[in-house]
Amino acid sequence: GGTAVVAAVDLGATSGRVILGSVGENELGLRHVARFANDPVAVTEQRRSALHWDVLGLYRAVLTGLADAVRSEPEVASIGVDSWAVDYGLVRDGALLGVPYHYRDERNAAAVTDVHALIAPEDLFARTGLQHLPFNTVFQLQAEASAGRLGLADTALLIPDLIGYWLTGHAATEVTNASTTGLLDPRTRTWDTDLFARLRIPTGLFPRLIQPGEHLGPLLPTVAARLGAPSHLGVAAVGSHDTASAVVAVPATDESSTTAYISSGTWSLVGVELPAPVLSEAAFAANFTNEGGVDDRVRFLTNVSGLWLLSESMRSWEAGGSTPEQRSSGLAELLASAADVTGPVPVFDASDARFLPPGDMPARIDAWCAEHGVAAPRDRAEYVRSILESLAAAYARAVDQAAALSGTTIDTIHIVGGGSQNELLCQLTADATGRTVLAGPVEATAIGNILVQGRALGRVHGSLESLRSLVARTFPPRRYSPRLEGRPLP
Ligand code: LFR
Repeated sequence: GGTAVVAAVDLGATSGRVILGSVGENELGLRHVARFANDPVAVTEQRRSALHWDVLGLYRAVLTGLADAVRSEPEVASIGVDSWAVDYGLVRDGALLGVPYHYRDERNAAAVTDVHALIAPEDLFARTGLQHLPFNTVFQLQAEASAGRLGLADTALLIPDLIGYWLTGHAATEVTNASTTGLLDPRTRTWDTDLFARLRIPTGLFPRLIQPGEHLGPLLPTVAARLGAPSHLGVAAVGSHDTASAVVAVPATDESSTTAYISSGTWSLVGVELPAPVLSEAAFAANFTNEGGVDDRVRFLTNVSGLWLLSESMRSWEAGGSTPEQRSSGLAELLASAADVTGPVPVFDASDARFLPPGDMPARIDAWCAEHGVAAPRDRAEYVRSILESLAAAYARAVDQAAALSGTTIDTIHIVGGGSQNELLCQLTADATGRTVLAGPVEATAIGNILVQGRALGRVHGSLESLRSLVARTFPPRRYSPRLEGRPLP
């Protein structure tokens, strides 16, 4: 019984945060402690520009944020860490061997060809249930092998596990994030060791699997001292894949209807939760994925691009600012101007591979329009409107596919994460899908992280459904109904 305070460390691809959560049977409170930018760094490697994560900078920001959290809440009972998926650090004898690559680095094209020469794409899907994304860990490890680096490592740690290792000295692989590597069997949720062998990846590369809710270990004494924390404070495994934590906090309560979710941040993850993976040929053809959820649920979804299209455009316009606060005020202005656009704007394929790497986003939108014989947007407001209309169109397609592939009917769509605050995007999604959109909470990922810690501490109980009803009571979602007159004529 009672309430506990826990700290959620949530690292997104563009910003990170440390949030304190108080959690009890009828209590769910959030307090933002720290927010920091996560800016990748480009460096030259053999005449090409390589993209890396500044993991030490991130770790420093995590330590500073946690120290602030402990100062303002000395009773903090545990810490949970989540981040974007697929990326990792290679480690030998406990030492990081190099700077982790960003999944948007372009080194993977050759690796995809190499892996597919050893195992066909449809066989990879049949074994792992994972959609093809060129940056899935399995391809990145192939790139490391080709560069002669894989053999130097004794361990690979996914990003949240790397942070957890630095905090506690304990190495583990949290299972929801492990499901994004392309090396896990989605039926048994254990490593596909035969696949490791076929790809010549050492079977012991990833440390033991750990489940959300398990205790990773107490803070190292040096870390506890740095944070001013009691030595018994420790790290709990959560759904360390940010999307897994976000899906925990989808406030779906109506069990008579099936709901889809869109976890909307840098990416938009569009899908449904299922009890078992869908490994059909149709799911493969539609590039749907079966990622591991908390409590052995399956996140059956597809990656649609996301607010990345917008943040990267803003970077070209230099309207992005350097702090998270400057970025969000620049965004608010652009969204207001986009809401006022009345004329037609191009609806482009948001999932086109050309939009994946960093660089001039408006120029790439122009190129797409030129190739498809449609007029490009004329000003910033039109670009933003075009991006949001294109995302909404992609969501509509993905929701229809999710319903067809899983044999369900979907009448409600929950949008959680940063995009749930974007009223124009929410309304356009309702319009494009012809379905009710329920928006929020914005901090779904941190909430899912906090709830799993709270349950591990025995402060909340029960299934994901009961956790979700607590979210719905605390953060009632905003409703958007489809505007029929707003829909394009057939
Ligand atoms: C969202 C996310 C997606 C994953 C992408 C890359 O933040 O984790 O689920 O496909 O980032 O890791």
